[in-house]
Amino acid sequence: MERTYLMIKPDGVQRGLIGEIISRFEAKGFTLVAGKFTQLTRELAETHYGEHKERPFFGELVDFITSGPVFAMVWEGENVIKSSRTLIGVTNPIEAAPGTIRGDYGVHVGMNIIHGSDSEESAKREIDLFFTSNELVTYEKTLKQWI
Ligand code: ABT
Ligand code: MG
Repeated sequence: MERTYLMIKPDGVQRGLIGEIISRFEAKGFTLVAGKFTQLTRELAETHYGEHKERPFFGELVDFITSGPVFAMVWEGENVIKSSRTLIGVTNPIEAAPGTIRGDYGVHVGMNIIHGSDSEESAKREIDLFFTSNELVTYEKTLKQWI
């Protein structure tokens, strides 16, 4: 079963959106397999966002993502990587469709509420970066047959 890494960013935590965001993924039919409330070190943030190292916004991005606690999660389900990106909305919240998390709650591209892995490779890399294998809980949901 496919897994993805989602992370409620410091703005989402400060705005009190943890519960609302978790509810959306639960209601969609995905399964939470790991969760951690933590604050990123600069080193971890620079590794996580390594692909943007040469971009002009990299410094601000690392400042922002390390500025307060985040809620890191692993979710499981059919096509959960792509579907999560759809539920989250496009990178710039001003362009994100209403009904998406960024479309409903965000304004600024540098503070866009939540991160979601963008490919199978990123998901694997990011899950390994934030969680040890024994923090991932595997279990059966009895409701699964209805989704
Ligand atoms: P993430 O889920 O955070 O990776 O965002 P997403 O994949 O939608 O978009 P990318 B391109 O990966 O952006 C990473 C972070 O960089 C911020 N950003 C991006 C800017 O601040 N300015 C820009 O011009 C661009 C393209 C948005 C993302 N995070 N935040 N916070
Ligand atoms: Mg990205």
